[in-house]
Amino acid sequence: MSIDYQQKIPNNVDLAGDKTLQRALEHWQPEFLNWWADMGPEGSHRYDCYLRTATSVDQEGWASFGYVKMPEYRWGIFLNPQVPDRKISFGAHKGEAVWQEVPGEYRANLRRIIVTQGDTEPASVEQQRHLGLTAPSMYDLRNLFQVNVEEGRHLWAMVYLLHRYFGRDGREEAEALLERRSGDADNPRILGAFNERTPDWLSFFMFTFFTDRDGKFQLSALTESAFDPLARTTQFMLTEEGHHMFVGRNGIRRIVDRTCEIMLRERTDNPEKLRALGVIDLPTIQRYLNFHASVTADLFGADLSSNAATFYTTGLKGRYMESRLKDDHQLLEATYPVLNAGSGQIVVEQAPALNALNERLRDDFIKDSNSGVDAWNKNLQERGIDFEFVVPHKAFNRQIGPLAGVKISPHGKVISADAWNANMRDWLPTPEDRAFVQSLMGRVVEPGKFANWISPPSSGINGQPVECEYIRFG
Ligand code: BYC
Ligand code: FE
Ligand code: FE
Repeated sequence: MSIDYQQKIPNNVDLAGDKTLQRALEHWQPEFLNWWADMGPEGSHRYDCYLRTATSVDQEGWASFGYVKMPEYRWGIFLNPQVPDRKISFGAHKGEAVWQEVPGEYRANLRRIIVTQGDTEPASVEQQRHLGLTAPSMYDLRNLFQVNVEEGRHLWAMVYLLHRYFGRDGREEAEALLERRSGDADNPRILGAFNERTPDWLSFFMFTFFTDRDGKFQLSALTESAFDPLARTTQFMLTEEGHHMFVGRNGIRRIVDRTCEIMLRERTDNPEKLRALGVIDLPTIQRYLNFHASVTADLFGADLSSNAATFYTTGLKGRYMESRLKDDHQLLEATYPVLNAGSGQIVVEQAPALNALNERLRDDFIKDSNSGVDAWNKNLQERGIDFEFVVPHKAFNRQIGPLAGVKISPHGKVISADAWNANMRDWLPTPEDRAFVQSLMGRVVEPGKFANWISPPSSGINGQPVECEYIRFG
């Protein structure tokens, strides 16, 4: 399954064997490059960047590292190999052979899922496009660009499916993916979190920690799909997702590490003092965490969703780790706990498991987020600092689903609007917090130098030293 880089569009799907499809995608390619020139990382066009590029989809040998001129990155189409005799593992078609073409009756829903997934990828590039101007180091700048080019490739992954399997309306959707803009009032991105701003590097690291983790869980659910090309393409995307979450987890760890260093040196936990010393106090980091965790929780959709039930029953989208779960994989009788806050306090109610699949995936995501946050807390403990980061209750600050109408504290208590207003400044980033974090953002790009508010990483990229010249500015 090695990738053909001789082609205009690198691919491992024998694009050359389908001239009509090849022509259609080669027509979309310059439109993508125009979009990248307009909306991709600002100022990066002349940079030579130490990036990894996929060379094959094998577990071992998929990445090669080298200097690439940013706009000349080889975006392409990479699917994991077909598993012979793969069977559908859940839903009404369980046990039947997976589909290599789109069944007519599921066409609209499949297209909708693929478009929603595809829309998030360019959205994140748009959200992050100014961050390069305030990178805390050359190492971090390189990681940002790596994430950006891979999100660009994730767009290619979905556009390939649209072109190959959905004909004319697929091509129209592929064009529309380049026309919507994150945060645009007239033509916004589809999902809420992808219209938020990512104005500073603390936000960026929180985004890659939480929101790319939504990517991990949504993509995992799609790797189970009965539509085999979707399963195979999302499998490969997942291998790239791991790096994005690593960037977030380590970015926050390094920020916390630097703050702790100053706290211990100056023997203070006073936020004002710490801010004056140019580091981000831990309560501010917690407020950013609260914001990104809650905005990302919304990405899983309504707690009870007939869409989710239909996607599952018809075999389009499974559960996280579907094949490892020990049940009938049809869920006709099963129930699942969901929250109801209508009565003035949160009560757990059993709902039909099929309708609660969004909630279930959200719960899987929260568990995974918690284990990441635990690693930051371990660091605090080891340094003897009495502070603990907490992932807020999943009902906190929700805008999607029935919990959206209710005010709920980060600890999961239903509260009055007055109590919310009185405490909001302790729970979510205030304009002053954001202005302070923004004030720290200055460009540090000499090899091996780091901004004052973040520790260096413990190692560099691909065995290179931390002070490697990861980017050669043209
Ligand atoms: N914002 O029945 P419901 C990634 C709408 S991240 C705005 O619950 P459903 C990445 C919904 O459309 C992974 N609107 O919806 C990360 C529906 O509208 P209609 C992205 C929302 O369909 C970092 C209505 O509310 N992939 O890859 O069950 C960087 C009722 O909702 C939102 C996917 O999401 C929202 N947050 O669930 C780069 C996978 N949520 O029909 C990339 C594909 C819901 O009433 N998507 N609505 O007009 C899906 O599987 C589903 O569409 C969702 C929503 C889980 C998102
Ligand atoms: Fe992605
Ligand atoms: Fe990602």
